[in-house]
Amino acid sequence: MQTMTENLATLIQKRGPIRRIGVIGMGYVGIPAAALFADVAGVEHVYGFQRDSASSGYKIAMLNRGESPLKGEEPGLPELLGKVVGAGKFSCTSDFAKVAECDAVTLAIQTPFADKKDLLPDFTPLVEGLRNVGRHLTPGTLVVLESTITPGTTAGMAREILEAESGLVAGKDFCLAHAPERVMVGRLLRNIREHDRIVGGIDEVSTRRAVELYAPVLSTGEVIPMTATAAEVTKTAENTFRDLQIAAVNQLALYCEAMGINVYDVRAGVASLEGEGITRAILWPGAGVGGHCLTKDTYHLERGVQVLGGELDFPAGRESLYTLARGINDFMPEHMVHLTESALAQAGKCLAGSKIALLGWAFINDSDDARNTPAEPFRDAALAAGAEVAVHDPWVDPATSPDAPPGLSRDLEDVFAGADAVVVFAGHKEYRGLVPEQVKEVSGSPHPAVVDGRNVVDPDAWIAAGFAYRGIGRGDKNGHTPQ
Ligand code: SAJ
Repeated sequence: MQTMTENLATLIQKRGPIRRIGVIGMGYVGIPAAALFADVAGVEHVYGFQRDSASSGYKIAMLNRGESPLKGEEPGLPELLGKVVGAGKFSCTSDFAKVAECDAVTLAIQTPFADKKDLLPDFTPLVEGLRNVGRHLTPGTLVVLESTITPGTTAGMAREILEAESGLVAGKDFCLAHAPERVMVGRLLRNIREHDRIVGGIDEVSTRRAVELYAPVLSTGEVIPMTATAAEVTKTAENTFRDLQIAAVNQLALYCEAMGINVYDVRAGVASLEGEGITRAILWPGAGVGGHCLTKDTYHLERGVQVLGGELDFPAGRESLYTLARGINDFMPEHMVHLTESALAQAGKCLAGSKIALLGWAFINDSDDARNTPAEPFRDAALAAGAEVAVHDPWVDPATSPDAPPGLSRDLEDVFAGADAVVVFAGHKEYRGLVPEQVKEVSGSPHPAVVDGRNVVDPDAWIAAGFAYRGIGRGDKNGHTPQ
């Protein structure tokens, strides 16, 4: 009597090497992945599956012309797409029946939060993708989830849906694994080729088959095999740890402000401690943490331990260190409000009736990505307090960015005109060369304020030009006497 995995191993052996691959979800993860799979010598064909929906159906024709529908520069991608489409090794389709022809199918479907308040992921698009795959799944196929998901999803919800739709059994009739993506917009191909790839199957056979799928597309990256759940925890934990590191230095910045010292001196001092086995990965304090990774992956991890965890031994009544870190990072925009109120008060003003020039809507320096930007809660609080807020960002395009605020301006003079306070939220390079005397003149304010959330202005120069200065972590300057 064959065991389940022996049966699966036999099926895989009969199938032979992976030649036909399907990638579900033609987004910034699926498109480069599909192009790289298609460029592997032994692969005959890759199907890019894309729903022919009103919002994204246009991608099908574009991709079949070898054109990338992704906005922004992606070095090497247009050429690679042209090559694999020209060679007939890649095509895009909305016909999910072609899943039946595939030896391996990956799902690269986003899992946003339905509502930022309850922090529950919206798995709807992923569930639809899983149903589409399940309906056409054949024995001996490998299914891999690449989306960032709550630990336990691959061996839980995903497995259940695939089995229900196909009538097949995971681990017996088909392989199932998780291989989280680690790509950054602007360097998609490089990241896939060069980053190590975590690959985790629900069983040994699935893990091995998933390693067979990913190993050929890696250049300097190595495949790191583990279980599916360990792979899900790795992905969420790597972002949780980054968020934790940022919170640690944000809290240090708040302490330095209270103690009247410069956090950047302390940071340089701490970072100087290095040598064998000594690490002090001290990051940079700032006006908050945005983006689509760090703002949600902590909650995926927390939910994973709730859903999957057995008996958790943890200090009674203590909040998780990780959600505490989230809370500190989410406090930073509020701290920026307090710094702005303090700087305005130095000139006898308050938020009500003042004009704020908010510099930088993107969540990260020199980028047009404004997802979950920390500038938004700041703007909302300032508006609620009765301030007028003019937002400037030279990178976020109001015409194409879904996260652009109303009235987003690219005209600095216009935003500075009449401003009582200049508040920096993104460290765009355009803000590092501002001349305080010019800004003051354009503002027309005798005692303007400047609040620096990303350490881009020189406190002494702006104070000398007559600004009330406040900066994250700049306890040495925040209490300066007005000029
Ligand atoms: N931030 C700080 N201080 C820091 C670093 C970042 O306040 O020292 C803020 C940024 O301003 C931004 C937010 O945190 O608002 C996130 O910045 P990020 O550099 O982490 O950029 P992300 O969110 O795009 O993170 C991505 C993630 N990559 C993937 O998910 C594949 C993350 O895992 C990477 O570690 C990160 O890029 C990276 O290292 O570039």
